[in-house]
Amino acid sequence: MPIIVMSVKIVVKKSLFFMFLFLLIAPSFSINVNAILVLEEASLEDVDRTWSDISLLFDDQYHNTATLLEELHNFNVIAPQLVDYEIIGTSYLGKNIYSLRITNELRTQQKAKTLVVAHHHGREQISVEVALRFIRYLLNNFGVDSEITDFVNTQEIYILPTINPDALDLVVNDQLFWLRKNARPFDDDGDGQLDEDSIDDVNGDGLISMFSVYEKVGGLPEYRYYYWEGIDNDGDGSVNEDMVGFVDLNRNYDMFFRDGNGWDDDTQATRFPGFVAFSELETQVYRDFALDHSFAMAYSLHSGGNATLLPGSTAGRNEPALYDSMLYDYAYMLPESYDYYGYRSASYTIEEDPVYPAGVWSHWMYFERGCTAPMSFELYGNLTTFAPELEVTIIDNSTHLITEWKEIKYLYGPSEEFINNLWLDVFPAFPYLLQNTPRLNVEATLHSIVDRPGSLTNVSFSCTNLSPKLNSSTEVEIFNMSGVKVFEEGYVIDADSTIVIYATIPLLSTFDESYEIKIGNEFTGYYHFTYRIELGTSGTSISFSMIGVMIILSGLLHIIIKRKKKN
Ligand SMILES: [Ca+2]
Ligand SMILES: [Ca+2]
Ligand SMILES: [Ca+2]
Ligand SMILES: [Ca+2]
Ligand SMILES: [Zn+2]
Repeated sequence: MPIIVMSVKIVVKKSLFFMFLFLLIAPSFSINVNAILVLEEASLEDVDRTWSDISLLFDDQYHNTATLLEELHNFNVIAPQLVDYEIIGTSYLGKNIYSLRITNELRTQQKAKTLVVAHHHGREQISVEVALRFIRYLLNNFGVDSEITDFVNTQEIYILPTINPDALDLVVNDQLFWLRKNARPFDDDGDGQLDEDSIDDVNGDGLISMFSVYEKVGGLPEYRYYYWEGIDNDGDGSVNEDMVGFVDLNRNYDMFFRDGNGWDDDTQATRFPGFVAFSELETQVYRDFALDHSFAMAYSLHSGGNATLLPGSTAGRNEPALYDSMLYDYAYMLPESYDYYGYRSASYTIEEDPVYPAGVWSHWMYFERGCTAPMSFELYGNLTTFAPELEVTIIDNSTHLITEWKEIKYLYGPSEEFINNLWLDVFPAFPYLLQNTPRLNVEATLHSIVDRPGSLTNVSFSCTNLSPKLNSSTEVEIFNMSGVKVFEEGYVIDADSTIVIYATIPLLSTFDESYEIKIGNEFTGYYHFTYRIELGTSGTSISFSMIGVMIILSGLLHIIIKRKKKN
Protein backbone atom coordinates (compact mmCIF):
# COMPACT_ATOMS: atom_id res chain seq x y z
CA MET A 1 0.00 0.00 0.00
CA PRO A 2 1.79 3.15 -1.13
CA ILE A 3 1.65 5.98 1.33
CA ILE A 4 2.79 9.35 0.19
CA VAL A 5 3.94 11.57 2.95
CA MET A 6 5.12 15.11 2.73
CA SER A 7 6.28 17.14 5.69
CA VAL A 8 4.94 20.64 5.75
CA LYS A 9 5.35 23.55 7.99
CA ILE A 10 2.24 25.48 8.84
CA VAL A 11 2.78 29.07 9.91
CA VAL A 12 -0.04 31.29 10.96
CA LYS A 13 0.51 34.98 10.33
CA LYS A 14 -1.67 37.17 12.44
CA SER A 15 -1.36 40.10 10.05
CA LEU A 16 -3.24 38.16 7.37
CA PHE A 17 -5.77 36.39 9.51
CA PHE A 18 -6.38 38.74 12.36
CA MET A 19 -10.09 38.88 11.68
CA PHE A 20 -10.49 35.11 11.82
CA LEU A 21 -8.38 34.85 14.87
CA PHE A 22 -10.43 37.45 16.56
CA LEU A 23 -13.76 35.97 15.57
CA LEU A 24 -12.77 32.55 16.72
CA ILE A 25 -11.28 33.90 19.95
CA ALA A 26 -8.01 32.32 19.06
CA PRO A 27 -4.74 33.05 20.79
CA SER A 28 -3.35 36.34 19.53
CA PHE A 29 0.11 35.15 18.70
CA SER A 30 1.80 33.35 15.87
CA ILE A 31 2.27 29.65 16.11
CA ASN A 32 4.44 27.26 14.18
CA VAL A 33 3.13 23.76 13.73
CA ASN A 34 4.71 20.89 11.90
CA ALA A 35 2.07 18.80 10.20
CA ILE A 36 2.17 15.90 7.78
CA LEU A 37 -0.06 15.47 4.76
CA VAL A 38 -0.86 11.86 4.03
CA LEU A 39 -2.44 10.54 0.87
CA GLU A 40 -2.95 6.83 0.87
CA GLU A 41 -4.65 4.19 -1.19
CA ALA A 42 -7.61 2.45 0.40
CA SER A 43 -6.61 -0.65 2.28
CA LEU A 44 -6.16 -3.57 -0.11
CA GLU A 45 -6.44 -6.88 1.63
CA ASP A 46 -5.41 -10.19 0.18
CA VAL A 47 -7.35 -13.44 0.25
CA ASP A 48 -5.21 -16.32 1.47
CA ARG A 49 -5.53 -19.34 -0.69
CA THR A 50 -6.62 -22.20 1.54
CA TRP A 51 -7.66 -24.73 -1.07
CA SER A 52 -5.82 -27.26 -3.18
CA ASP A 53 -6.54 -27.45 -6.87
CA ILE A 54 -10.18 -28.28 -7.28
CA SER A 55 -11.89 -30.62 -9.71
CA LEU A 56 -15.43 -30.52 -10.93
CA LEU A 57 -17.75 -32.85 -9.02
CA PHE A 58 -19.15 -34.07 -12.33
CA ASP A 59 -16.19 -33.92 -14.67
CA ASP A 60 -16.27 -35.59 -18.08
CA GLN A 61 -20.02 -35.35 -18.31
CA TYR A 62 -22.54 -32.76 -19.39
CA HIS A 63 -24.21 -30.96 -16.49
CA ASN A 64 -27.92 -30.55 -16.04
CA THR A 65 -29.34 -27.84 -13.78
CA ALA A 66 -29.10 -30.03 -10.66
CA THR A 67 -25.43 -30.96 -11.08
CA LEU A 68 -24.64 -27.42 -12.21
CA LEU A 69 -26.04 -26.05 -8.94
CA GLU A 70 -23.95 -28.56 -6.99
CA GLU A 71 -20.84 -27.21 -8.72
CA LEU A 72 -21.73 -23.58 -7.95
CA HIS A 73 -22.35 -24.49 -4.33
CA ASN A 74 -19.07 -26.39 -4.15
CA PHE A 75 -17.09 -23.46 -5.58
CA ASN A 76 -18.59 -21.21 -2.93
CA VAL A 77 -17.81 -23.66 -0.12
CA ILE A 78 -14.21 -24.02 -1.26
CA ALA A 79 -13.45 -20.34 -1.83
CA PRO A 80 -16.10 -18.27 -0.02
CA GLN A 81 -13.99 -15.12 -0.08
CA LEU A 82 -13.78 -15.24 -3.88
CA VAL A 83 -17.12 -16.75 -4.90
CA ASP A 84 -20.67 -15.56 -4.52
CA TYR A 85 -23.61 -16.80 -6.50
CA GLU A 86 -27.19 -15.66 -6.56
CA ILE A 87 -30.48 -16.36 -8.26
CA ILE A 88 -31.16 -13.56 -10.75
CA GLY A 89 -34.49 -14.91 -11.97
CA THR A 90 -36.41 -17.96 -13.11
CA SER A 91 -37.41 -19.60 -16.37
CA TYR A 92 -40.89 -20.56 -17.62
CA LEU A 93 -40.64 -23.99 -16.02
CA GLY A 94 -39.58 -22.33 -12.76
CA LYS A 95 -35.89 -23.18 -12.86
CA ASN A 96 -33.43 -20.76 -11.30
CA ILE A 97 -31.06 -18.68 -13.37
CA TYR A 98 -27.80 -18.04 -11.52
CA SER A 99 -25.07 -15.46 -11.64
CA LEU A 100 -21.76 -16.38 -10.04
CA ARG A 101 -19.24 -13.67 -9.24
CA ILE A 102 -15.54 -14.17 -8.63
CA THR A 103 -13.63 -11.35 -6.98
CA ASN A 104 -11.51 -10.66 -3.93
CA GLU A 105 -14.39 -9.90 -1.59
CA LEU A 106 -12.10 -8.35 1.03
CA ARG A 107 -11.66 -5.42 -1.34
CA THR A 108 -15.10 -3.93 -1.33
CA GLN A 109 -14.67 -1.01 -3.70
CA GLN A 110 -16.43 -1.37 -7.05
CA LYS A 111 -14.01 -2.95 -9.47
CA ALA A 112 -13.86 -3.33 -13.23
CA LYS A 113 -16.51 -5.80 -14.35
CA THR A 114 -16.19 -8.69 -16.76
CA LEU A 115 -18.91 -11.00 -18.07
CA VAL A 116 -19.20 -14.49 -19.50
CA VAL A 117 -22.78 -15.50 -20.28
CA ALA A 118 -23.31 -19.03 -21.55
CA HIS A 119 -26.07 -21.07 -23.05
CA HIS A 120 -28.69 -18.99 -24.81
CA HIS A 121 -29.28 -22.06 -26.95
CA GLY A 122 -30.35 -25.42 -25.52
CA ARG A 123 -28.32 -27.81 -27.64
CA GLU A 124 -25.17 -25.72 -27.13
CA GLN A 125 -24.67 -27.24 -23.68
CA ILE A 126 -20.90 -27.32 -24.23
CA SER A 127 -21.04 -23.60 -23.41
CA VAL A 128 -22.15 -24.47 -19.84
CA GLU A 129 -19.14 -26.77 -19.53
CA VAL A 130 -16.71 -24.11 -20.71
CA ALA A 131 -18.22 -21.57 -18.28
CA LEU A 132 -17.72 -24.03 -15.38
CA ARG A 133 -14.14 -24.67 -16.43
CA PHE A 134 -13.46 -20.94 -16.57
CA ILE A 135 -14.53 -20.73 -12.91
CA ARG A 136 -12.36 -23.73 -12.03
CA TYR A 137 -9.44 -22.14 -13.90
CA LEU A 138 -9.73 -18.89 -11.93
CA LEU A 139 -9.91 -20.64 -8.55
CA ASN A 140 -7.03 -22.97 -9.35
CA ASN A 141 -4.77 -20.20 -10.58
CA PHE A 142 -5.58 -17.71 -7.83
CA GLY A 143 -2.59 -17.35 -5.53
CA VAL A 144 -0.42 -19.28 -7.98
CA ASP A 145 -0.41 -17.30 -11.20
CA SER A 146 0.32 -13.67 -10.43
CA GLU A 147 -1.60 -12.36 -13.46
CA ILE A 148 -4.77 -14.31 -12.65
CA THR A 149 -4.47 -13.35 -8.99
CA ASP A 150 -4.25 -9.71 -10.04
CA PHE A 151 -7.32 -10.05 -12.28
CA VAL A 152 -9.36 -11.56 -9.43
CA ASN A 153 -8.14 -8.83 -7.08
CA THR A 154 -9.02 -6.00 -9.45
CA GLN A 155 -12.08 -7.25 -11.34
CA GLU A 156 -15.55 -8.55 -10.61
CA ILE A 157 -15.88 -11.51 -12.94
CA TYR A 158 -19.49 -12.52 -13.55
CA ILE A 159 -20.35 -15.91 -15.00
CA LEU A 160 -23.91 -16.86 -16.01
CA PRO A 161 -23.56 -20.59 -16.76
CA THR A 162 -26.99 -20.86 -18.38
CA ILE A 163 -29.81 -18.46 -19.12
CA ASN A 164 -31.85 -21.25 -20.71
CA PRO A 165 -32.08 -23.83 -17.88
CA ASP A 166 -35.33 -25.40 -19.13
CA ALA A 167 -33.69 -26.35 -22.41
CA LEU A 168 -30.52 -27.51 -20.64
CA ASP A 169 -32.45 -30.19 -18.78
CA LEU A 170 -34.40 -31.21 -21.88
CA VAL A 171 -31.18 -31.62 -23.85
CA VAL A 172 -29.11 -33.34 -21.15
CA ASN A 173 -31.80 -35.38 -19.38
CA ASP A 174 -34.21 -36.07 -22.22
CA GLN A 175 -31.83 -36.16 -25.20
CA LEU A 176 -33.57 -33.34 -27.11
CA PHE A 177 -30.35 -32.60 -29.00
CA TRP A 178 -32.18 -30.60 -31.65
CA LEU A 179 -33.64 -28.01 -29.20
CA ARG A 180 -32.19 -24.54 -29.69
CA LYS A 181 -34.92 -22.30 -28.27
CA ASN A 182 -36.40 -21.80 -24.82
CA ALA A 183 -39.05 -24.24 -23.57
CA ARG A 184 -41.91 -21.84 -22.97
CA PRO A 185 -45.05 -23.88 -23.68
CA PHE A 186 -46.88 -22.49 -26.70
CA ASP A 187 -49.84 -23.58 -28.80
CA ASP A 188 -48.29 -23.42 -32.27
CA ASP A 189 -51.28 -24.85 -34.11
CA GLY A 190 -54.05 -23.14 -32.14
CA ASP A 191 -55.80 -26.33 -31.03
CA GLY A 192 -55.85 -25.35 -27.37
CA GLN A 193 -53.10 -27.79 -26.40
CA LEU A 194 -49.47 -26.88 -25.68
CA ASP A 195 -46.54 -28.73 -27.23
CA GLU A 196 -48.74 -31.77 -27.86
CA ASP A 197 -46.95 -33.04 -30.97
CA SER A 198 -43.19 -32.78 -30.69
CA ILE A 199 -40.31 -34.62 -32.30
CA ASP A 200 -40.10 -38.43 -31.84
CA ASP A 201 -37.38 -41.03 -32.19
CA VAL A 202 -39.52 -43.27 -34.37
CA ASN A 203 -36.89 -45.89 -35.18
CA GLY A 204 -35.50 -45.96 -31.64
CA ASP A 205 -31.86 -45.42 -32.63
CA GLY A 206 -31.41 -42.71 -29.97
CA LEU A 207 -31.02 -40.05 -32.65
CA ILE A 208 -33.42 -37.62 -34.26
CA SER A 209 -33.18 -37.58 -38.02
CA MET A 210 -33.58 -34.43 -40.06
CA PHE A 211 -35.11 -34.82 -43.51
CA SER A 212 -34.36 -32.27 -46.22
CA VAL A 213 -36.74 -31.85 -49.11
CA TYR A 214 -35.52 -30.73 -52.51
CA GLU A 215 -37.72 -30.05 -55.51
CA LYS A 216 -36.49 -30.98 -58.96
CA VAL A 217 -36.25 -27.93 -61.18
CA GLY A 218 -35.15 -28.74 -64.70
CA GLY A 219 -34.03 -32.09 -63.35
CA LEU A 220 -31.81 -30.50 -60.67
CA PRO A 221 -32.71 -30.56 -56.94
CA GLU A 222 -33.40 -27.20 -55.30
CA TYR A 223 -33.65 -27.08 -51.50
CA ARG A 224 -37.13 -26.29 -50.15
CA TYR A 225 -37.54 -27.19 -46.45
CA TYR A 226 -36.70 -29.71 -43.75
CA TYR A 227 -38.65 -31.65 -41.14
CA TRP A 228 -37.77 -33.79 -38.14
CA GLU A 229 -38.35 -37.45 -37.43
CA GLY A 230 -41.69 -37.95 -35.73
CA ILE A 231 -45.21 -39.29 -35.53
CA ASP A 232 -48.62 -37.64 -35.26
CA ASN A 233 -48.91 -37.81 -31.46
CA ASP A 234 -52.35 -36.18 -31.21
CA GLY A 235 -53.88 -37.79 -34.31
CA ASP A 236 -54.81 -34.51 -35.98
CA GLY A 237 -53.32 -35.54 -39.30
CA SER A 238 -50.19 -33.39 -38.94
CA VAL A 239 -46.79 -34.59 -37.75
CA ASN A 240 -44.76 -32.58 -35.21
CA GLU A 241 -46.96 -29.54 -35.70
CA ASP A 242 -46.60 -28.35 -32.08
CA MET A 243 -43.07 -29.06 -30.90
CA VAL A 244 -41.34 -28.18 -27.65
CA GLY A 245 -39.50 -24.87 -27.98
CA PHE A 246 -40.76 -21.38 -28.63
CA VAL A 247 -38.40 -18.39 -28.82
CA ASP A 248 -34.79 -18.16 -29.95
CA LEU A 249 -33.44 -16.19 -26.98
CA ASN A 250 -30.62 -14.79 -29.10
CA ARG A 251 -33.13 -13.14 -31.43
CA ASN A 252 -35.30 -11.67 -28.66
CA TYR A 253 -33.16 -8.65 -27.74
CA ASP A 254 -34.43 -5.16 -28.37
CA MET A 255 -31.95 -4.17 -31.06
CA PHE A 256 -32.74 -4.66 -34.76
CA PHE A 257 -35.59 -6.84 -33.46
CA ARG A 258 -37.35 -8.56 -36.39
CA ASP A 259 -35.12 -6.50 -38.63
CA GLY A 260 -31.96 -7.51 -40.47
CA ASN A 261 -31.26 -11.14 -41.10
CA GLY A 262 -31.28 -14.55 -39.54
CA TRP A 263 -34.80 -14.89 -38.19
CA ASP A 264 -38.00 -16.59 -39.22
CA ASP A 265 -41.59 -15.53 -38.48
CA ASP A 266 -42.87 -19.03 -37.74
CA THR A 267 -43.31 -20.09 -34.13
CA GLN A 268 -41.95 -23.54 -34.97
CA ALA A 269 -38.82 -22.22 -36.66
CA THR A 270 -35.49 -22.56 -34.84
CA ARG A 271 -34.91 -18.82 -35.14
CA PHE A 272 -38.34 -17.54 -34.17
CA PRO A 273 -37.59 -14.22 -32.40
CA GLY A 274 -40.81 -13.91 -30.36
CA PHE A 275 -43.63 -11.50 -31.11
CA VAL A 276 -42.07 -8.60 -29.22
CA ALA A 277 -38.57 -7.91 -27.97
CA PHE A 278 -37.75 -9.09 -24.46
CA SER A 279 -40.97 -11.09 -24.40
CA GLU A 280 -39.30 -14.04 -22.66
CA LEU A 281 -38.62 -14.48 -18.95
CA GLU A 282 -35.09 -15.61 -19.69
CA THR A 283 -34.13 -12.55 -21.74
CA GLN A 284 -35.88 -10.30 -19.21
CA VAL A 285 -33.76 -11.83 -16.46
CA TYR A 286 -30.61 -11.21 -18.50
CA ARG A 287 -31.69 -7.68 -19.42
CA ASP A 288 -32.38 -6.73 -15.81
CA PHE A 289 -29.06 -8.20 -14.72
CA ALA A 290 -27.20 -6.35 -17.48
CA LEU A 291 -28.90 -3.05 -16.63
CA ASP A 292 -27.33 -3.29 -13.16
CA HIS A 293 -23.79 -3.61 -14.50
CA SER A 294 -21.45 -2.03 -17.00
CA PHE A 295 -19.21 -4.37 -18.95
CA ALA A 296 -16.64 -2.99 -21.40
CA MET A 297 -16.01 -6.45 -22.78
CA ALA A 298 -18.04 -9.63 -22.53
CA TYR A 299 -18.42 -13.08 -24.02
CA SER A 300 -21.59 -14.89 -24.95
CA LEU A 301 -20.77 -18.57 -25.41
CA HIS A 302 -22.27 -20.59 -28.24
CA SER A 303 -21.43 -23.60 -30.36
CA GLY A 304 -22.15 -24.98 -33.78
CA GLY A 305 -19.14 -23.36 -35.42
CA ASN A 306 -15.69 -22.14 -34.57
CA ALA A 307 -15.84 -18.40 -34.74
CA THR A 308 -15.25 -15.19 -32.83
CA LEU A 309 -18.02 -12.81 -33.76
CA LEU A 310 -17.96 -9.11 -32.95
CA PRO A 311 -20.78 -6.70 -33.75
CA GLY A 312 -20.91 -5.76 -37.36
CA SER A 313 -23.47 -4.74 -39.87
CA THR A 314 -23.95 -4.42 -43.55
CA ALA A 315 -22.35 -1.00 -43.09
CA GLY A 316 -19.20 -2.50 -41.58
CA ARG A 317 -17.72 -3.21 -38.20
CA ASN A 318 -18.72 -1.06 -35.30
CA GLU A 319 -15.14 -0.65 -34.06
CA PRO A 320 -13.12 -1.49 -37.17
CA ALA A 321 -9.56 -1.05 -35.88
CA LEU A 322 -10.19 -2.59 -32.49
CA TYR A 323 -12.15 -5.52 -33.86
CA ASP A 324 -9.61 -6.25 -36.59
CA SER A 325 -6.88 -6.37 -34.02
CA MET A 326 -8.86 -8.56 -31.64
CA LEU A 327 -10.00 -10.96 -34.32
CA TYR A 328 -6.40 -11.52 -35.39
CA ASP A 329 -5.46 -12.14 -31.76
CA TYR A 330 -8.18 -14.76 -31.48
CA ALA A 331 -7.13 -16.43 -34.69
CA TYR A 332 -3.60 -16.62 -33.32
CA MET A 333 -4.44 -17.89 -29.83
CA LEU A 334 -7.15 -20.40 -30.78
CA PRO A 335 -6.30 -23.68 -32.48
CA GLU A 336 -6.34 -23.93 -36.21
CA SER A 337 -8.07 -27.27 -36.10
CA TYR A 338 -8.54 -30.19 -33.80
CA ASP A 339 -9.80 -33.71 -33.67
CA TYR A 340 -12.44 -35.22 -31.48
CA TYR A 341 -13.60 -38.75 -31.66
CA GLY A 342 -12.56 -39.04 -35.23
CA TYR A 343 -14.30 -35.86 -36.28
CA ARG A 344 -12.24 -32.98 -37.55
CA SER A 345 -13.61 -29.51 -37.16
CA ALA A 346 -12.74 -26.32 -38.94
CA SER A 347 -10.34 -23.65 -37.78
CA TYR A 348 -11.57 -20.54 -36.00
CA THR A 349 -12.68 -17.98 -38.47
CA ILE A 350 -11.76 -14.33 -38.41
CA GLU A 351 -15.02 -12.58 -38.96
CA GLU A 352 -17.49 -10.06 -37.79
CA ASP A 353 -21.16 -10.88 -37.90
CA PRO A 354 -21.47 -10.69 -41.68
CA VAL A 355 -24.78 -8.90 -41.68
CA TYR A 356 -26.63 -7.36 -38.83
CA PRO A 357 -28.64 -10.19 -37.32
CA ALA A 358 -31.98 -9.36 -35.80
CA GLY A 359 -32.39 -9.05 -32.05
CA VAL A 360 -29.09 -10.56 -30.95
CA TRP A 361 -27.28 -10.14 -27.64
CA SER A 362 -24.13 -8.55 -29.05
CA HIS A 363 -25.88 -5.62 -30.73
CA TRP A 364 -28.01 -4.90 -27.70
CA MET A 365 -24.90 -4.97 -25.49
CA TYR A 366 -23.02 -2.68 -27.87
CA PHE A 367 -25.70 -0.12 -28.59
CA GLU A 368 -27.76 -0.17 -25.40
CA ARG A 369 -25.23 -1.05 -22.71
CA GLY A 370 -22.06 0.59 -24.00
CA CYS A 371 -20.18 -2.70 -24.15
CA THR A 372 -17.23 -1.91 -26.42
CA ALA A 373 -16.45 -5.51 -27.35
CA PRO A 374 -19.29 -7.99 -26.84
CA MET A 375 -18.01 -11.16 -28.46
CA SER A 376 -20.19 -14.09 -29.46
CA PHE A 377 -17.83 -17.01 -29.08
CA GLU A 378 -18.65 -20.09 -31.12
CA LEU A 379 -16.64 -22.61 -29.13
CA TYR A 380 -17.09 -25.79 -31.09
CA GLY A 381 -18.42 -26.89 -34.40
CA ASN A 382 -18.11 -30.32 -35.84
CA LEU A 383 -18.17 -29.67 -39.54
CA THR A 384 -17.53 -33.31 -40.32
CA THR A 385 -21.18 -33.88 -39.49
CA PHE A 386 -21.86 -32.14 -42.81
CA ALA A 387 -19.76 -34.61 -44.78
CA PRO A 388 -21.68 -35.38 -47.96
CA GLU A 389 -21.77 -39.12 -47.23
CA LEU A 390 -23.67 -38.43 -43.98
CA GLU A 391 -26.62 -37.00 -45.92
CA VAL A 392 -28.30 -40.14 -47.17
CA THR A 393 -30.81 -40.13 -50.02
CA ILE A 394 -34.05 -41.85 -49.08
CA ILE A 395 -36.28 -40.68 -51.96
CA ASP A 396 -35.14 -39.63 -55.42
CA ASN A 397 -37.84 -39.44 -58.07
CA SER A 398 -38.71 -37.19 -60.97
CA THR A 399 -40.17 -34.41 -58.79
CA HIS A 400 -38.37 -34.63 -55.43
CA LEU A 401 -35.20 -35.56 -53.60
CA ILE A 402 -35.44 -36.27 -49.85
CA THR A 403 -32.36 -36.88 -47.72
CA GLU A 404 -31.89 -38.03 -44.12
CA TRP A 405 -29.23 -36.63 -41.75
CA LYS A 406 -28.73 -37.98 -38.20
CA GLU A 407 -25.82 -35.87 -36.99
CA ILE A 408 -27.42 -33.06 -34.99
CA LYS A 409 -26.32 -34.69 -31.71
CA TYR A 410 -22.66 -34.44 -32.74
CA LEU A 411 -22.68 -30.99 -34.28
CA TYR A 412 -22.84 -28.80 -31.16
CA GLY A 413 -20.53 -30.46 -28.64
CA PRO A 414 -17.77 -33.05 -28.39
CA SER A 415 -18.16 -36.42 -26.73
CA GLU A 416 -18.08 -36.14 -22.95
CA GLU A 417 -14.52 -37.44 -22.59
CA PHE A 418 -13.29 -34.60 -24.79
CA ILE A 419 -14.92 -31.70 -22.94
CA ASN A 420 -11.73 -30.92 -21.05
CA ASN A 421 -9.69 -31.10 -24.25
CA LEU A 422 -11.95 -28.48 -25.75
CA TRP A 423 -11.44 -26.25 -22.70
CA LEU A 424 -7.67 -26.56 -23.09
CA ASP A 425 -8.04 -25.49 -26.71
CA VAL A 426 -10.15 -22.41 -26.08
CA PHE A 427 -8.94 -21.25 -22.64
CA PRO A 428 -6.41 -18.64 -23.88
CA ALA A 429 -9.37 -16.50 -24.93
CA PHE A 430 -10.40 -16.19 -21.27
CA PRO A 431 -7.35 -14.56 -19.66
CA TYR A 432 -7.38 -12.41 -22.80
CA LEU A 433 -10.86 -11.22 -21.83
CA LEU A 434 -9.65 -10.26 -18.36
CA GLN A 435 -6.48 -8.65 -19.67
CA ASN A 436 -8.37 -6.44 -22.10
CA THR A 437 -11.01 -5.28 -19.69
CA PRO A 438 -10.18 -1.63 -18.99
CA ARG A 439 -9.18 -1.03 -15.40
CA LEU A 440 -7.09 1.64 -13.77
CA ASN A 441 -3.91 1.95 -11.89
CA VAL A 442 -3.80 5.31 -10.14
CA GLU A 443 -0.84 6.87 -8.39
CA ALA A 444 -1.35 9.99 -6.35
CA THR A 445 1.34 12.52 -5.55
CA LEU A 446 1.26 15.49 -3.21
CA HIS A 447 3.12 18.45 -4.59
CA SER A 448 2.65 21.57 -2.58
CA ILE A 449 3.84 22.78 0.77
CA VAL A 450 1.23 24.20 3.07
CA ASP A 451 2.88 27.22 4.57
CA ARG A 452 -0.08 28.91 6.13
CA PRO A 453 -3.74 28.33 6.82
CA GLY A 454 -5.72 28.68 3.68
CA SER A 455 -3.19 27.04 1.47
CA LEU A 456 -4.55 24.57 -0.94
CA THR A 457 -2.81 21.32 -1.59
CA ASN A 458 -1.73 20.48 -5.09
CA VAL A 459 -2.20 16.83 -5.89
CA SER A 460 -1.74 14.90 -9.09
CA PHE A 461 -3.37 11.62 -10.02
CA SER A 462 -1.55 9.61 -12.62
CA CYS A 463 -4.24 7.34 -14.11
CA THR A 464 -3.21 4.45 -16.31
CA ASN A 465 -5.65 2.36 -18.33
CA LEU A 466 -4.19 -1.14 -18.07
CA SER A 467 -6.11 -2.55 -21.04
CA PRO A 468 -3.83 -2.92 -24.05
CA LYS A 469 -6.77 -2.50 -26.44
CA LEU A 470 -9.88 -0.92 -24.96
CA ASN A 471 -10.28 2.67 -23.86
CA SER A 472 -12.01 3.51 -20.60
CA SER A 473 -15.44 3.44 -22.35
CA THR A 474 -16.62 6.60 -20.64
CA GLU A 475 -14.89 9.48 -18.89
CA VAL A 476 -12.85 8.73 -15.83
CA GLU A 477 -14.02 11.09 -13.11
CA ILE A 478 -13.15 12.01 -9.56
CA PHE A 479 -15.81 11.73 -6.86
CA ASN A 480 -15.97 12.14 -3.16
CA MET A 481 -17.24 9.20 -1.18
CA SER A 482 -20.78 10.49 -1.27
CA GLY A 483 -20.71 9.97 -5.01
CA VAL A 484 -20.60 13.68 -5.74
CA LYS A 485 -18.37 14.64 -8.61
CA VAL A 486 -15.40 16.62 -7.34
CA PHE A 487 -14.63 18.07 -10.77
CA GLU A 488 -16.90 18.77 -13.69
CA GLU A 489 -14.35 17.47 -16.17
CA GLY A 490 -13.79 13.83 -16.92
CA TYR A 491 -11.46 12.21 -19.39
CA VAL A 492 -11.64 9.10 -21.57
CA ILE A 493 -8.34 7.30 -21.18
CA ASP A 494 -7.08 5.53 -24.26
CA ALA A 495 -5.90 1.95 -24.15
CA ASP A 496 -2.46 1.48 -22.63
CA SER A 497 -2.22 5.18 -21.80
CA THR A 498 -1.72 7.42 -18.82
CA ILE A 499 -3.16 10.82 -18.12
CA VAL A 500 -2.16 13.01 -15.24
CA ILE A 501 -4.90 14.98 -13.57
CA TYR A 502 -3.67 17.92 -11.51
CA ALA A 503 -6.05 18.87 -8.77
CA THR A 504 -6.12 21.36 -5.97
CA ILE A 505 -7.58 19.92 -2.82
CA PRO A 506 -8.73 22.06 0.09
CA LEU A 507 -7.44 21.63 3.56
CA LEU A 508 -9.58 19.62 5.87
CA SER A 509 -11.99 21.10 8.32
CA THR A 510 -10.39 19.37 11.26
CA PHE A 511 -7.31 17.33 11.77
CA ASP A 512 -9.36 14.35 12.84
CA GLU A 513 -11.23 14.10 9.60
CA SER A 514 -10.16 12.28 6.48
CA TYR A 515 -11.04 13.34 2.99
CA GLU A 516 -11.90 10.45 0.68
CA ILE A 517 -11.66 10.44 -3.07
CA LYS A 518 -12.53 7.81 -5.67
CA ILE A 519 -11.39 7.83 -9.27
CA GLY A 520 -12.80 5.84 -12.18
CA ASN A 521 -16.06 5.07 -13.92
CA GLU A 522 -18.70 2.34 -14.01
CA PHE A 523 -16.64 0.29 -16.48
CA THR A 524 -13.18 0.59 -14.95
CA GLY A 525 -14.34 0.51 -11.36
CA TYR A 526 -12.91 2.92 -8.83
CA TYR A 527 -9.63 3.56 -7.12
CA HIS A 528 -10.00 4.88 -3.59
CA PHE A 529 -7.72 7.30 -1.77
CA THR A 530 -7.78 8.78 1.68
CA TYR A 531 -6.27 12.21 2.26
CA ARG A 532 -5.61 13.49 5.74
CA ILE A 533 -3.29 15.63 7.83
CA GLU A 534 -1.40 14.31 10.75
CA LEU A 535 0.32 16.49 13.28
CA GLY A 536 4.05 16.12 13.34
CA THR A 537 5.90 15.28 16.53
CA SER A 538 6.84 18.87 17.20
CA GLY A 539 3.34 20.13 16.63
CA THR A 540 2.11 20.15 20.19
CA SER A 541 -0.82 22.42 19.70
CA ILE A 542 -2.96 23.89 16.98
CA SER A 543 -4.88 27.08 17.15
CA PHE A 544 -8.63 27.17 16.64
CA SER A 545 -7.98 29.90 14.17
CA MET A 546 -6.46 27.50 11.71
CA ILE A 547 -9.42 25.22 11.93
CA GLY A 548 -11.75 28.12 11.31
CA VAL A 549 -9.89 29.09 8.19
CA MET A 550 -10.00 25.55 6.91
CA ILE A 551 -13.73 25.36 7.31
CA ILE A 552 -14.07 28.36 5.06
CA LEU A 553 -12.05 26.69 2.32
CA SER A 554 -14.51 24.12 1.21
CA GLY A 555 -14.29 24.19 -2.56
CA LEU A 556 -11.91 22.84 -5.09
CA LEU A 557 -10.59 25.59 -7.26
CA HIS A 558 -9.14 24.33 -10.43
CA ILE A 559 -7.94 21.41 -12.39
CA ILE A 560 -5.34 21.15 -15.05
CA ILE A 561 -4.90 18.18 -17.21
CA LYS A 562 -1.83 16.99 -18.95
CA ARG A 563 -1.97 14.01 -21.20
CA LYS A 564 1.02 11.79 -21.32
CA LYS A 565 1.16 8.83 -23.67
CA LYS A 566 2.63 5.81 -22.00
CA ASN A 567 5.57 4.33 -23.84
CA1 LIG B 1 -51.24 -27.21 -29.93
CA1 LIG C 1 -34.37 -41.88 -34.68
CA1 LIG D 1 -50.28 -33.86 -34.82
CA1 LIG E 1 -44.67 -35.96 -33.02
ZN1 LIG F 1 -25.99 -20.38 -30.18
